[in-house]
Amino acid sequence: MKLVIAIVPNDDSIVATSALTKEGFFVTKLSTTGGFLMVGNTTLLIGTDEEKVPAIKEILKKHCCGRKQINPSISSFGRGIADGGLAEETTVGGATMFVLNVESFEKI
Ligand code: 2BA
Repeated sequence: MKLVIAIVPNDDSIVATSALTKEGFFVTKLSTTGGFLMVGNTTLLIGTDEEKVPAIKEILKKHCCGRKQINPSISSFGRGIADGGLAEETTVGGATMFVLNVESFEKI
């Protein structure tokens, strides 16, 4: 048994979760915040058999696409980001996936 921890962009989380549940996976969604951008993202917890982990990877690959995000710098506050020099561009997403061994799993 494995526990997949997947951090996905909020914008992709509903579609990704729906696709996972449709394929029979059990998913828990947590509202989380990235330490770098300090904006919300979604962490999915998925307990599954080891041989099904590649299927999860494929679903996340399909539904969590990378995109550019503009982050206003402090100097742009109150002035907007129309002047490109006042904003930084960061590539965000798709999914960041950890796979952990599960010592024990039971529903009581
Ligand atoms: P954030 O920490 O807000 O990071 C958002 C994006 O900013 C990252 O996208 C990456 O492109 C960039 N970034 C993050 N830390 C950086 C740094 N120290 N220097 C330069 N650029 C940096 P992703 O790599 O796709 O990560 C998306 C989110 O996944 C992260 O949000 C974080 O919540 C989580 N994450 C990614 N790698 C992780 C790790 N090794 N451990 C724990 N959480 C992780």
